[in-house]
Amino acid sequence: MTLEASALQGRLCALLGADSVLTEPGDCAPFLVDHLGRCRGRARAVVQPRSTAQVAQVLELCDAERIGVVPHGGNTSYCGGPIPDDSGNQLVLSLRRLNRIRSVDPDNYSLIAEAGCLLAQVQAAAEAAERFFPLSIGSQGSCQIGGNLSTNAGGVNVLRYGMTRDLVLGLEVVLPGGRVLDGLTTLRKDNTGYDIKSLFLGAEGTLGVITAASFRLFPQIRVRATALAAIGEVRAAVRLLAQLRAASGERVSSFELIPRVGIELTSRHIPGVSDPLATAHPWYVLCELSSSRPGEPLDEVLEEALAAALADGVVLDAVVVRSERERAALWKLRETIPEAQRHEGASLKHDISLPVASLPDFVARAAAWVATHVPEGRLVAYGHVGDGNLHFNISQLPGTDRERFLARAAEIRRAIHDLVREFAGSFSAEHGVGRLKVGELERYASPVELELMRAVKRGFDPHGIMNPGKVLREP
Ligand code: 2HG
Ligand code: ZN
Repeated sequence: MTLEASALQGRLCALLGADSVLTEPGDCAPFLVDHLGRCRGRARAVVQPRSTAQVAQVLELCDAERIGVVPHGGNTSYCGGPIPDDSGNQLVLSLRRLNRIRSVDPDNYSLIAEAGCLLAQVQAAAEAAERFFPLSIGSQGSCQIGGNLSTNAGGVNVLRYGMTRDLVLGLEVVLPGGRVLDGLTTLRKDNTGYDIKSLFLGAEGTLGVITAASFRLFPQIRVRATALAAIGEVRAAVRLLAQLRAASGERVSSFELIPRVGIELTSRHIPGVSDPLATAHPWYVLCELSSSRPGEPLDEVLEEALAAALADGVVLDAVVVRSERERAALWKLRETIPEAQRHEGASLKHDISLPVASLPDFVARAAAWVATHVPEGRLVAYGHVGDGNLHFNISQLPGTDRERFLARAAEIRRAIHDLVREFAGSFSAEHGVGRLKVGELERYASPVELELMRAVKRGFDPHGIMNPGKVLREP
């Protein structure tokens, strides 16, 4: 028997203080719908603890009373992870007040941040200590590092520095029941049994609540060279990446694919964005080389590599930026594609990854399928091609019916994800599973993987209070 609403509210207020417990519909509303408006829910309350100890008290109470807890960060996720179900029985736990940088250690190249820190805040703290924190994603001004950890976020620097997981040295996590796993180590080497922390990275709050993390830092970036190169087909992107990696001595830090329609949509909808090249081409790559060594002639390296690629027909045209302003404009073009897509109406998103060398054949097959089977939509496929990660999105064409288009989501998703499986890829590269892709995980994970995941869930959260129904269906 769970607590009556007023009794629960009283207990939470006693633990946290009344100003940390939101129950008014207007106050709770922003926590009950995702930023794309695709997932909605209801909750008993939204709590905003100020410390790890308070998070522990909330989880102790909720575990005893069997109340589902939904951890909530910056609400920029794509799969509904931070949104409660519509039972009205769950409690949303916002991490926004745990927002301190606890320490920065430049000599050890490490930093400890609380879960509610904005990603941009973590980047700035590293920068202030003349160090570099490489996680970089479009929503960095509003997403929280706890959410980045919980979804194992990717972004535009994965090619050089890896996913969020690869940046983590240790975690502090509150477990259901209220015990605290105090693992904020800054060790680089620590082979002491199972790597428990890695289970929380990508678990989307289903095993416990990450309250802080220790991260590895890198030397500050001193030189960058950035270019937009036009190409005729995706195969050329794969070849250019291989050539640039070799020519630059592994200085490539970003390598993003942009389709022609990406330039058209951003030029149309985003103020200040325009096509930097004189003529239209089918595809483009935004590539960036970077180095921490001052004075390294990266512009020259990039220009020479692009000239060679132009000579042998891999690249059709290219522009290397000459100023920080031009660089920002190129990145704006890339990073506002999702926003430009929203202006066009609904879009069906597929966050897929494949072995890099398989991308050209996959895109050819999948694009042909979309052209034949989805006449009311158009393909807007872009993303982190250097990591084999494409946002294989389909935008509704102007003048088509939004609801009818969205009603086809499941059937289209099935066809695309089945093809992804045929190419040995993943249906979720960097956005997680949340509640929208639970069925996909059941379909594409092997029975052994699912059995192990369920065993982990039961072991960490025997009463099933942590973000119920996300990643794994409720038992
Ligand atoms: C990006 O790379 C983000 O821009 C968002 O991961 C992708 O909206 C999307 O599909
Ligand atoms: Zn992305």
